[in-house]
Amino acid sequence: MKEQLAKIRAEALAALEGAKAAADLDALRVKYLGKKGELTAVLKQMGALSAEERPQMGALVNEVKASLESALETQAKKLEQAALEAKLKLEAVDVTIPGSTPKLGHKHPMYIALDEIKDIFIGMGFTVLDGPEIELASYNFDKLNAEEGHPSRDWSDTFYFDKDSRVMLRSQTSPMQVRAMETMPLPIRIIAPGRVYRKDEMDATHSPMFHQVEGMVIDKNVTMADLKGTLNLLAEELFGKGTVTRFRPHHFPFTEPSCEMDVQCHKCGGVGCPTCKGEGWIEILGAGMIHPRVLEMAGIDPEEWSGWAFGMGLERTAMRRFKIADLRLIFENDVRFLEQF
Ligand code: 2U9
Repeated sequence: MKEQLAKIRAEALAALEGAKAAADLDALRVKYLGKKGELTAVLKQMGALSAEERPQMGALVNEVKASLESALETQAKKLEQAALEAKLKLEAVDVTIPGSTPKLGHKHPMYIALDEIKDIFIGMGFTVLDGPEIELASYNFDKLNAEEGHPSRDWSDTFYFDKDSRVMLRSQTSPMQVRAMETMPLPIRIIAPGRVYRKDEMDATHSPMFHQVEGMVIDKNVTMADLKGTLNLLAEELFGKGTVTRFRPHHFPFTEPSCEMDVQCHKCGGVGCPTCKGEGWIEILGAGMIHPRVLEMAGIDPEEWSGWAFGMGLERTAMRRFKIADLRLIFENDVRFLEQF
């Protein structure tokens, strides 16, 4: 029996040392120490021993059992350590490897122009507003003094959602300003940039979707002088110090009197050249004193308050600002074009 135990110990220790995984250890535990294991089989033979031999053999069996258990534990720790080291090696990060530089995009030229315009107006105390692109025709037209029958309400000019022509894609950002007049406390100084939609075919100067920036001031004793002073400052900040402007009379349903502002052509100084199509002047925006009926419809007393408003096409402004010849370049997002700004 002694030899049998020595053989079991030697075999088991060798097998344990050679175990490569936790599952191997479990199998060896069952094989040597389990209920049907080899040590238990030896214990079962103890009945055949004499009374003197039995305690000796019992102590030996216990000793072999303890040494196998300790070897099992040692090997389990070894395997655990080896697994940890392998994992750490696999997940090691070499922080000295130089990083790859990500290719950064940059602002679209139209948004460069918009940010410049926003900065100019924020600097004068204006608030920038955002609003819905799906609008009620009443806000897009009626409350702006363009009632039923106005040419801009025609089906061929406007994207309607319903046959009653009640809900539409806004054709101007003015409805946001009406909403501001109805809800904001007076005085008001706001600009309203955003997308607008008109049933136009795409060509070098037209697009069914484009961007506008509109703005308005409503206060006491606001006059055309405030309009001209503010818009002259906008022209100088946007197109450079000393930019010469002129204001021509015009007509809009929502302003009275109305005007358009031109800047003198920077290329020819007003003589006439291809850049200004021989005119000497380039049209920048429309503006005017807010029509008293528009103020009244928004619940503002035109006897007490007055205001001025303007509207400009953002694509056209960016095209002038960066000398871009074709509107389609603004929308196509060709990186060879965009990377120039
Ligand atoms: C309210 C009252 C008045 C906004 C204005 C213009 C003149 C104008 C055009 C420029 C080129 C539109 O992008 S464009 O096609 N706009 O000329 N817009 S005054 O006047 C308002 C707005 C809101 C309540």
